[in-house]
Amino acid sequence: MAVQARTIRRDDPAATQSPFARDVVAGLTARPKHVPPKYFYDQAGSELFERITELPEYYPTRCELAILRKHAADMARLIPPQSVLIEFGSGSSKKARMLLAAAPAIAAYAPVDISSEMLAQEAAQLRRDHPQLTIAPVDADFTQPFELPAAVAAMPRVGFFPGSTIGNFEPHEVSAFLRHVGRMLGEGAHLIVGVDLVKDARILNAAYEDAAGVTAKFNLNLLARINRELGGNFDLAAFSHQAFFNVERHRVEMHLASCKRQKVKVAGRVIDFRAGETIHTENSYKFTVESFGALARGSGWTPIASWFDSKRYFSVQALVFNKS
Ligand code: SAH
Ligand code: AVI
Repeated sequence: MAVQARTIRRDDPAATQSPFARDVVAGLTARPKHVPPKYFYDQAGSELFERITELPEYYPTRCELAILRKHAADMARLIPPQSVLIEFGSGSSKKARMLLAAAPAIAAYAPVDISSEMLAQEAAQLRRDHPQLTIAPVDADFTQPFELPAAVAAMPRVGFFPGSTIGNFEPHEVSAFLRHVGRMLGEGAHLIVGVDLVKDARILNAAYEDAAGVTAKFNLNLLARINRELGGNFDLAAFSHQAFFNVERHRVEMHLASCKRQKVKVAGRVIDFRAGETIHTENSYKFTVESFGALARGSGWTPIASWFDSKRYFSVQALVFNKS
């Protein structure tokens, strides 16, 4: 069950001085208004994301699981003996479990996630399920430098970045991230990355605008989190979820649209909204194999293998790092 985050008074320093507070205030006082998508993932947000992965319209998780089911043994051949699998944005670790089962060369698993409660829960379960493995969770923002736990720091490293979470970065951020991961994993290391592919706009729109409204709840939870942690007073009923494929920019955009003219208090500030004005909360970029390959090559990585589901909706790609 969801553990409610501590509700913070508006005069509490955490409500005005944390990185979350600074990013939210900067984003809501900018034009257009925006908030980075990494803030979706408090405990409630992580639980809502898990519900999204089970929706009939949300094809990425099903497709990637099918690819892993079929090709995990091929991926396992890229993994050196006695290595640590480092997953960036591990969430439920469901996909890592499939690689762990197929790759006896993995001696340790280091899930890295910003969603602290979920990370701790999954690490505890993994220790019960895999007593022979070293489980070394890292509670960190993976866009920033972080230390690996000492128990795994000397092992050969393999990166795992499923879910197409890479699509939530802006193009210039992808390069910086891939270079940072390359430096961390080392020359010759492999990264196995899930990459969602461009497809018919109807399929993309449905995946982010599901009939049951779970994605809308996930999006609106950002406002609830701001209320809980930053002393905000957003009226969730006065904002609506919007999601659409932007064909020119190859991305699904998510926004929260203000249903009326209104003022909202956040972290000690008053934010004005015009009727219809939106907060841009997420981009989910979609790629072709070629466009992703070019991005990887431009960031020091060489694509060496790609695997697809039967409809070619999604891909898992293996890269090797060759430029530090
Ligand atoms: N890998 C899982 C989860 C994907 S959801 C899967 O494929 O199903 C994205 C995950 O990345 C979430 O668990 C979220 O908490 C985490 N995440 C997003 N931005 C992050 C960041 N900047 N640093 C660390 N974790 C992040
Ligand atoms: C985690 N990330 C890849 C998801 C995506 O599809 O961009 C987050 C998500 N947003 C809405 N639905 C799912």
